[in-house]
Amino acid sequence: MCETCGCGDVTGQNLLHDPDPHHHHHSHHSHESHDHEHLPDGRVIRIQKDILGENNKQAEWNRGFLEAKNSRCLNMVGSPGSGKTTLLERTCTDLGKKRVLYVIEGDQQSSLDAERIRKTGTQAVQINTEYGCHLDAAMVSRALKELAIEEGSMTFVENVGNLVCPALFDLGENLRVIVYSVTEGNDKPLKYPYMFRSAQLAVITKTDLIPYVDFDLEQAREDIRKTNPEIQILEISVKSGEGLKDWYDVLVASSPFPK
Ligand SMILES: Nc1nc2c(ncn2[C@@H]2O[C@H](COP(=O)(O)OP(=O)(O)O)[C@@H](O)[C@H]2O)c(=O)[nH]1
Ligand SMILES: [Mg+2]
Repeated sequence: MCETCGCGDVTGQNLLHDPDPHHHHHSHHSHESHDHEHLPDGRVIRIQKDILGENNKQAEWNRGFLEAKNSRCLNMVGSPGSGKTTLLERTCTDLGKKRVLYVIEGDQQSSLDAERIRKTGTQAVQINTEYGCHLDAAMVSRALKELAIEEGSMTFVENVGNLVCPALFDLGENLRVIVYSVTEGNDKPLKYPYMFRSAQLAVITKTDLIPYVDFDLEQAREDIRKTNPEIQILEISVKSGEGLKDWYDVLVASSPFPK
């Protein structure tokens, strides 16, 4: 149970009892918990509470704000050290000359990741969540305003490294990307299914290290698809460059940029 966001309750009540196992696409946009109230005559009233209602409203506002600017936003989630910043540094270096990109960095403390991004020449804003374990839509809204984003741009949000809480918070993004490295072991998709279920794209990173670690790529694909049958999966090594073209193809396909 995470005390800052209270998301333990939400997870237990809501996603655990998701009646539709295929319910994944943008499933993070609505989080309702169901409760029962028993009347004296035996009838049961079902009470729906939108626990994350405030966040969802702000996320919708963000989506509208981005839409009005014909701008796209990606929410990069994953464990600490899975390679999110490394992939973003490379992306900014490779695409940043031709396209307007922005990065919003979320960490408990420090500006280390924003500084890494700025070295590529890309504008970056750092959010420090202190005791918080995830970014929420209000934080992203403030960062978007600070960036004064241009028409037709693309903003990458690097969420706080965490496979639990960020799954529940819609930021108003157009695409959620789970970054999962081969050094994390094969068990993560089955242990943290909500994160994999809430994303539309899984990027398996550090594939250059496969010969050195016990990681079964075929099993990983199978387990990711088990949690989310419709998710798209890419395999990337920023070190060797493997799979980067596929990643850029996805970005261009989902972007407002000219093809
Ligand atoms: N071998 C290898 N190491 C990588 C790759 N991508 C990231 N790393 C390393 O993994 C570590 C964590 O990366 P980082 O991007 O900071 O992870 P983050 O916490 O998800 O942002 C760093 O030491 C990176 O150099 C990769 O494709 N191959
Ligand atoms: Mg990082």
